[in-house]
Amino acid sequence: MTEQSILEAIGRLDGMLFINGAFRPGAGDPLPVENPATGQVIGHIAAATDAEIEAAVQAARRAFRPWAAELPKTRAAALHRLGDLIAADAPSMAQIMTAEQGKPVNEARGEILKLAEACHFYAEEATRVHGEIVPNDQPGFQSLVVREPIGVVGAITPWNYPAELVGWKLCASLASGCTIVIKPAEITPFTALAIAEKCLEAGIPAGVVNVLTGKGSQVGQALVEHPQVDKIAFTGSSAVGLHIQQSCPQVKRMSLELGGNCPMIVTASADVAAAVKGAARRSFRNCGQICIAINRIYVHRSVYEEFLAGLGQAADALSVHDGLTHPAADLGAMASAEPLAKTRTHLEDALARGARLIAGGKAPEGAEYAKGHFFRPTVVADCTHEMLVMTEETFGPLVGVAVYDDLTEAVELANDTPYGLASYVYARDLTEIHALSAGLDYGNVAINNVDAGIMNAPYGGRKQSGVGYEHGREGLLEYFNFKHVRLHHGVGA
Ligand code: TXE
Repeated sequence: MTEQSILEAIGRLDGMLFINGAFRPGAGDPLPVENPATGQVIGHIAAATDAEIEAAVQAARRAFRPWAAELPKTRAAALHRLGDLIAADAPSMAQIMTAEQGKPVNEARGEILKLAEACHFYAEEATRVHGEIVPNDQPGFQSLVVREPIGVVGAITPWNYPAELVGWKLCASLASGCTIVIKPAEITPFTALAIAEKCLEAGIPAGVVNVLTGKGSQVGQALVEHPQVDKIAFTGSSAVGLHIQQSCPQVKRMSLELGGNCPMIVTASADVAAAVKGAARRSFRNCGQICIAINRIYVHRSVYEEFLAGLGQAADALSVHDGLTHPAADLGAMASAEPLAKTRTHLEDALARGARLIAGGKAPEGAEYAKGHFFRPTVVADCTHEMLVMTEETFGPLVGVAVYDDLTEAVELANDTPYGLASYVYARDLTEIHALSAGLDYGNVAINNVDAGIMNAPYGGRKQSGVGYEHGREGLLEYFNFKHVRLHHGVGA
C-alpha cells in the first residue's frame, strides 16, 4: 500500500465510533493520532460523549440475550467468518497498525494473522463449553453445573498489541455469548475500528460488538462505572489496573492483564548461542514494548562474558527503521515519546550507578530518524538491584544483565519484584530446570524458548501482573458464570 492509500484506509475510520452495528461520526472533541515514525497526524479520534457511551452499552445490553441464545455452532460460524475476513485483509490492516503503532509491517501482519488464528481457536472452543454432572452424596439427587455467559463486557486495551489485545477479549466474548464494548488506547484506535469493520462484514448482529474511542480516564472509566457493564477485561499498566479495581462502584467480574518485569536466567549448563538468540528476540521485539519482554538477565559467571559478547553482537546486528518504508526491519519506531523517555531514564540511571554499556545506548543517526521515536537495542551489564532497569518495567529496547554464582541466589534475584507474569530459563541440566521451573514465582516459565504465550494454554500473571487469564479454556471460562442446579428426582422423597 502507498502512504496515500494507507491514509485513505484510515480516512474512512477517522473520527468514527462503531455502535449498534453501524459506524457513526463521534460528536465529541477530536484527538489527533500520530505516526510515531514521522510525527505526521494520520487521523483523529472522537472522544465519545456520555450519550454515545450510553448508546453503546444499551446496544450491547439489548443484543446480549439473543446472542447468548444462539446455538454455539452459530457463534462458531461467525467467528470462523471473522477469522477468514481478518486473514484476507491482513496486509492492509497491518499497514494501518504500523502507521499508528510503529511496529514494522511484517511484524504487524504477523499479529493480525495470529488474531485470525485466535478467531478460529475460539470458534472451536465455543462448541465445547460443556457443563458438568456432579455425583451426589444422597440418593435421588443430581447436581448439574451449568455455564452461563456473564453479559456485557467492557474491554479496555493498550497500544502495544492493538490487534491481539483487543481480539482475545472480542473472541472470548463472541464464543461465550457475551456482548462487548471496546475502548482501545487513544494512540492506536484504528486497528480496533478496522476489526469492527470485519465484524460488520462477518454478519455479527448489531450491538454484539461496539467500539468507543476516547481517553481512558473518561471513556474507559465510564465503562468501569457503568452498572450495566457486567465484566471488565483490561490490559494495561498495573497502576491503571489497580485504579480500575479500586474505583469500580459495583461488584463486577474483572480480568486484568497488567505489567511485568520479566527475568531470564542463563545457567552454567545453558546453550549460550540459543540463549543469546532467545534474549535478543524477547528483549527487543516490538521495541521491548510487551508485558512479557525480557527486562533483566541473570547469567552464571562461567558463561557471563561469552553471553554478553553474543548478546551485544546480536543487538548491534538488529535493524531499526520506519516500519512502513522498511517492512522487514527488526525494530520500528517506539509507539510514543513516553516509553522512549522511560527507556532513556532507566539507561542513564544504570550507567550512573556503574553499569557497563555493551550495545546501543542512543537513537540511530540519520535523517529518516529525525522526527520519530527511535532507539537502538541497548544492553547494559554488571547491573544490580539498585538500578531502575532491574526493578521497574522499562517497556523499551533496553535490557540489564547481571552475573550470579549460586542458582538459589539467581532465583531470589529473579523473584525480587512485585510482578509475576513471565520468566525465561536457558539450561540443559535437568536438576537446574526442575529447580527453576518450581522456584520461579511467575504465571509463565519458558524453558529454552521465549514463547511464553500460546493460544491453547492459559496466559496470565500473579501479584501485580494481574488477575484472571486469557487464552485456552481458562481464558474462555472468564466470560461465564457457573450455576449449580440441584435436582431431586422425587424418588425416595
Ligand atoms: O497503559 P495504560 P499504556 C504497561 C507498561 C506501559 C504502561 C503504560 O508498563 O509502560 O502500562 O502503557 C486506558 N480508567 N503496559 O499507556 O495507561 C487507556 O486509555 C479506565 C503493560 O498502554 O494502563 C488504555 O486504553 N481506563 C501491558 C488502557 O487503559 C483507563 C500493555 C491502557 O492504558 C484509565 C500495555 C482509567 N483511569 C501497557 N486510564 C501488558 N500487560 O502488555 C487509562 N485507561
